[in-house]
Amino acid sequence: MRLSKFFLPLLRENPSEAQIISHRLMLRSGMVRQQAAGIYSWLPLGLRVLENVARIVAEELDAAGCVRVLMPTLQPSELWKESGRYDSMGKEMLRFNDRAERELLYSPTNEEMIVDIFRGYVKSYKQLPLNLYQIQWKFRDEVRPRFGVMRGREFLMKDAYSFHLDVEDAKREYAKMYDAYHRIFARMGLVAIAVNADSGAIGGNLSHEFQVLAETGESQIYYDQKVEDVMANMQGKQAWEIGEELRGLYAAADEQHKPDACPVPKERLREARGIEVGHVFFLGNKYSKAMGVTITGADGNPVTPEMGCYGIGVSRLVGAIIEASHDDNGIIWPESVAPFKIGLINLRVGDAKCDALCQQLYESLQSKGVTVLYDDTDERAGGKFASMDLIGLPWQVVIGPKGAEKGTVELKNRRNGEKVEMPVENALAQLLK
Ligand code: 5CA
Repeated sequence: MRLSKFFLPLLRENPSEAQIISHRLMLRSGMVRQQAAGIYSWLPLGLRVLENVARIVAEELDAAGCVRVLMPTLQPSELWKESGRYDSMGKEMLRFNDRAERELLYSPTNEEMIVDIFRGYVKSYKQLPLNLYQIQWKFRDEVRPRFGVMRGREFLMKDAYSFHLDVEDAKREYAKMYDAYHRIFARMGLVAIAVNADSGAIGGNLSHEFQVLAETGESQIYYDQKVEDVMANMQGKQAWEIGEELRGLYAAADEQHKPDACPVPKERLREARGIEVGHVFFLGNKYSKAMGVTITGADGNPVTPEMGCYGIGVSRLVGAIIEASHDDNGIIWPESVAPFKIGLINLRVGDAKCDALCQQLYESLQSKGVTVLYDDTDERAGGKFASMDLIGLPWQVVIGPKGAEKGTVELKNRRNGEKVEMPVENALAQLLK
């Protein structure tokens, strides 16, 4: 993508409404625009990251045997009257009528609708287990939307719902999703701690929140100091292996932490703030029973299926990744979610040699499927460097008149700031690795 043809509305000033770094950086780098409290447009740079995050989530769920669907954002109220949540949800749920005065609502979550789909088709134990998921927008009329996409009113969620013949099988799936979650967050460069949590309005009697440690996080969590020891020894390990090591250590969300009953001695108990990026629930038969679902079991008798549900805050993750990965100059994207892998900077647009070398590199990289943002604008060098640092692409390739004369470029690693001058062929080889 040529920057001159792209739409990248950068802000030079720090927006005063943004209280936390990820919100500030998302506004400054032209990723999102607020349209109403907690409601955002995703601009081209932000959308590319959002889609990368969603793709990683989908790939890992597909690999874990889940099957993707897409439900509407609007639902009829009848389903929610069946489950009893039409009244219990309160003002968080946005309700409205269509022209025929039928009551509709904007999905805050989809347990009822997935159960409706399930009961329409699945009749036999032979079709279980089944785990259906979607990546779809939700609306919750939060009292205090804040921190940009971190606590939005409209937000993108991955929500998966599983159906099982018995409790044991539902718990097996719960453990499988738990592992998949560690893999998902690890691929985004995040280590999430799974903490025992309250299942709130979703229900059930077992749930874990996945928390990314961050001072600006909205959740208060408590954990065994051993969790820190595991995290201090992450070198050379896959982050999902770390997830395994964390399993079994004490970690609890605020509502679940009972100081008197806590198994961890006081001197080893730690308090911290976290960003909840995912939440898994064992639901039991709460929804299947309320909505009258039965299937035929192996012995021919009717069975009410057991369920689990598993959420990930896809749009929230974009903010969480920035909270975990930035410096004073801007964002530092992990390659897996970066909007482009490479920022190519032409320092002298109009200079025949610079233009030719940039063009050659741009085409070579693109033809190999590598994403490049090519700064072909006539802004001054200082501005180009600052913008590239701000938007945080993992690699910068800088081409100026002196280097172009010799066929060399400067390759900069955004994360550690290291700059190396090298022949263009070497840079190409390294970037294609
Ligand atoms: N039905 C279940 C999951 S299938 C459910 O709704 N779970 S949830 O309420 O915990 O939400 C799932 C995830 O969505 C949360 O872990 C969080 O990461 C994200 N999320 C929830 N509310 C918001 C919000 N207001 N803004 C951004 N992300 C949110």
